[in-house]
Amino acid sequence: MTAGRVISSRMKQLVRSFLLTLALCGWAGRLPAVTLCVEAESALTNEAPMTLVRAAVPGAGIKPVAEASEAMYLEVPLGAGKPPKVKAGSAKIDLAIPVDGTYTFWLRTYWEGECSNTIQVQIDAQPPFLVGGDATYHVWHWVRFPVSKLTPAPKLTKGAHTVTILHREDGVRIDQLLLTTSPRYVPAGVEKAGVSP
Ligand SMILES: [Ca+2]
Repeated sequence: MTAGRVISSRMKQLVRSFLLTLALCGWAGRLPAVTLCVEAESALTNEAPMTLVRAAVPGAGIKPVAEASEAMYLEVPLGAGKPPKVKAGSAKIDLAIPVDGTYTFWLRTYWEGECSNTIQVQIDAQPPFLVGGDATYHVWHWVRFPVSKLTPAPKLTKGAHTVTILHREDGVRIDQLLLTTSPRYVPAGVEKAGVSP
């Protein structure tokens, strides 16, 4: 084989390797992940027993918990009852989704116990999904949806969407919501509200 043909063959190998790498990574995966974080208390409406708690001005019978972002959060007070006996209780939060994408959904929560550790979330008119069910109590922590890779994450288009937090159990608190196009992103502590990057 001549030197020219060897170089040509080597070039073809390099091109094939480059194209294979692109295919494996995928163009979508090369796009930077987008993350949107909003305060739960930015809810435009909340229906009792879903209560907006301000640490500085607590409501009757509510003792605020510390270390919430902006010292405000949504709470269904322990003892308020739960469905089906108490069906009401929701909060609506408007979101401006920055880009079309598949979003992993996170809530910064504070549960009172094993019968106070779930809440339902509805995006626009889509079927509600359950968030929580974990065994971390009496501390702010993040819980995600979906938990399993077998469950599809919500697909959202760029633009305005409404998230409805639905009462499912009493003794629950929601501090922040975070949506991210990165399934690997794990929020920690209080997240900065807004869109990043
Ligand atoms: Ca908050």
